[in-house]
Amino acid sequence: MKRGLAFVCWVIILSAQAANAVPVTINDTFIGGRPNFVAGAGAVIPPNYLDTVRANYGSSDIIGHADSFDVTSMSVDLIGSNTLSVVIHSTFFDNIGELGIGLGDLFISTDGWNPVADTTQDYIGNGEDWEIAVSLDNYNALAGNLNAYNVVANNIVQSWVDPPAPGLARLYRGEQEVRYAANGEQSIGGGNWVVDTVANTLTLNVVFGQDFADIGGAVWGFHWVMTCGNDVIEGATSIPEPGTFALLLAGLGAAAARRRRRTA
Ligand SMILES: [Ca+2]
Ligand SMILES: [Ca+2]
Ligand SMILES: [Ca+2]
Repeated sequence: MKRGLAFVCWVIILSAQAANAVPVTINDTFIGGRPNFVAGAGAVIPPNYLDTVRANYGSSDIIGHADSFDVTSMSVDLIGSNTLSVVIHSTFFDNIGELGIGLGDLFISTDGWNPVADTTQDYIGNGEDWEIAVSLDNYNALAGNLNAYNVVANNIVQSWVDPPAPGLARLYRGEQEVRYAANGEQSIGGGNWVVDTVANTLTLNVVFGQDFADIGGAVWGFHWVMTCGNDVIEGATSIPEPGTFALLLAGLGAAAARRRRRTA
């Protein structure tokens, strides 16, 4: 009787591990192209200033102060067959709204991740296309609800920054995918999000209406950045094969049958 109970517990523990893969941490090695600037009223901009900006910042991971914009990593956790939890780590999360810069949405590629090999050249016009947008309901709050949508390219909002005070110029990273403005599309998943201003994290929890395996392929890419585009993170993780859990259970069933035969 005791041995039978122990076996049941063993099955339950193994099953739980199979259904919940270990979270994958994506460190920020992605840079992104198109440093740019916006001039305030009356600013005197030298000729070829955009060339100068790109020469100076084209290789910079962060445009602006690291303690305001640095995105360090993203943790992707696939739970069961259709639940996704993404945790983004950035110094931005304790200064949301400053200078008019707000949170961005999460973009997902369900057919792999193929950025430009030299990511200093990657912008919306090249690299990976994003199939799903996970869109927040409020970009200047600390928590709320979210919806996932199949991306319609025209509804992607590109990075921007508000003009600075008269006579000044402000730098940012242009032409990055930052938000998704759904225009009547049906949601394909929902959930919630929360910012922790002490841990400096944004956590997005999404339950999709379909299983991962029915939505896309074996590798999914992820992209996130605040609205000014100052530090973009991209990366990828493998989607567990749907057969893994079923096969494990079949194997355990066979083991149990052998045990019953031995103990009979
Ligand atoms: Ca894609
Ligand atoms: Ca791109
Ligand atoms: Ca980056």
